[in-house]
Amino acid sequence: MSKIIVTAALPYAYSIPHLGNTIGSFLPADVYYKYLRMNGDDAIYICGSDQHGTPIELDALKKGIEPERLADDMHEEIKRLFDKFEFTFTKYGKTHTKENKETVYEIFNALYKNNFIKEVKSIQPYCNIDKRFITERFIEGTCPYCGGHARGDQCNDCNKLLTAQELINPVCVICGKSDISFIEEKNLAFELDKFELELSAFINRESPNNWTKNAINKSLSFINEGLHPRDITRMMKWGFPVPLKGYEDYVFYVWFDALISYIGITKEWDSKRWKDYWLDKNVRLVQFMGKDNLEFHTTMWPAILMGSKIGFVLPKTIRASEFLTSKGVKFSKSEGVGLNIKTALEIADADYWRFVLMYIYPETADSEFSIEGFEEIVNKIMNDKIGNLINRILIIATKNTNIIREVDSKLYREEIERLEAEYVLRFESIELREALRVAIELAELGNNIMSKHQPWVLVKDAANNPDSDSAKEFSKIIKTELLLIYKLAILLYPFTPNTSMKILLYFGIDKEPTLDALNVDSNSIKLSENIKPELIFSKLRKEQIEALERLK
Ligand code: B3M
Ligand code: ZN
Repeated sequence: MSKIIVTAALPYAYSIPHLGNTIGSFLPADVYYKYLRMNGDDAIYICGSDQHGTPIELDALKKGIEPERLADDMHEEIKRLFDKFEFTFTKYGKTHTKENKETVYEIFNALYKNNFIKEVKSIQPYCNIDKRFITERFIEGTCPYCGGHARGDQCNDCNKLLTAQELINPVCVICGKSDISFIEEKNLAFELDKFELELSAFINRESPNNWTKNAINKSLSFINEGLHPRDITRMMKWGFPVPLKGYEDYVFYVWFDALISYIGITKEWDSKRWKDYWLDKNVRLVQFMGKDNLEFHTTMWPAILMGSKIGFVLPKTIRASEFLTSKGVKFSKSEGVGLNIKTALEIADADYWRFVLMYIYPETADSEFSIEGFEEIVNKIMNDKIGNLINRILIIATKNTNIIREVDSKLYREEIERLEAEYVLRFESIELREALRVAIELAELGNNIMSKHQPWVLVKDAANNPDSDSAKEFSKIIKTELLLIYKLAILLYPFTPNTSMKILLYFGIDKEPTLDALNVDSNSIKLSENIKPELIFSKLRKEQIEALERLK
């Protein structure tokens, strides 16, 4: 049994997360966490709403409400949707809490005392209309390199990193005017550059622990390119005030307290037990995120933890997904339309999305979501390969209970156990998409057994001659298949928890399964009496496809 903290990069409490965010962090983290629970590990799963930042402050300003209200309302909405998505966090918290504030202050004070914080001055864009500094994301203009449309930090067309000052014809996104001056602003910066050696030792030491390739490559290249001090304050109102003289008008930069909130949210969960995880050197911290969140997680975050010298655990494993792209369907348009998790759940139940998304999980390379692909996976794999198999077996078994007898069936035992072992190996190396493929292989085996032995033929003979070889053979096949679908339900549990519980209920099991429960033989599992097998998965209906088409 290991002690493990699983985290998923926090969604901004600014809009409802779309499918790309979901597959990048919360879903794979949830799948992995459910596996750890089945494995009996002492694991906690921590995530929450990232509530600070300029977009929320500005949106609140526009709507005339307090940013905290806005962020809390969105937090509640995300929480409700995550619940429907069957995410089982140990704690889904938020960043704007007293526990997180206390943690941010503790770490900031430690970094300050340890001389890792310095004042920096830089020239920043200031909107004379709005009377405020505007961050990189709120200034747009023409790219000096390619002439394309660029934001203050990056060109959308050539992807070159820019500074706001380089933009041609800069415009303030808030007011739409170009009355912008560049004036000096002071900020506090964390001296990330002082951690180059320690960080590269850290990456070399920890990256063999199942880091994704992109995480290893990118974190090494960040260090090779050279690290620089990074601002951790912003002159604005929404956020945690900076507790330092001369910084009364400042709050901490959203990423600073968002990273620290992994600890803060654990405190919010349990004011005592959080220490058993974050301050225990034997705990494995496993972090899931999209690849665009790598830089903060592999440089700033471990350096902040190191620099505090408080003894917090450092990341052990970094899992960064590639991107899920979609040419046809829009994932997120502004104003909350597009295929976000809310719309997704209106179209199909969580298990369909969980399965399909994990099936196309961009674990090693970008992958593409399309309506046709979705339909194919639901219809051909979920419905045909898995749902129909389970349904056929349950029906034939419940119809013929009087024929099925105690036989010791070891048929296909080796094949089944080989797949179970492979499933465990895949999860141990956190290859989640591959683990799902193994579960599907088990269903394929079940289908092959059906077509090879044709129990529907055997049963005719068996019904007439209860002592015949066919009767014995029939019992063996059905018992093997019942065992197989029971095991299939367990292997599918991290991916399709609701459906798995439905299947297990046919066997009289209503508790979350464990991997130990795989160690049974065909005589020790029994179907409950009087069950009425229902369809496990169904094909997509016309309305569902039309609803997806409307998102194009
Ligand atoms: N909210 C960024 C994002 O969703 C940010 C992640 C914070 S993790 C500490 O892309
Ligand atoms: Zn402006």
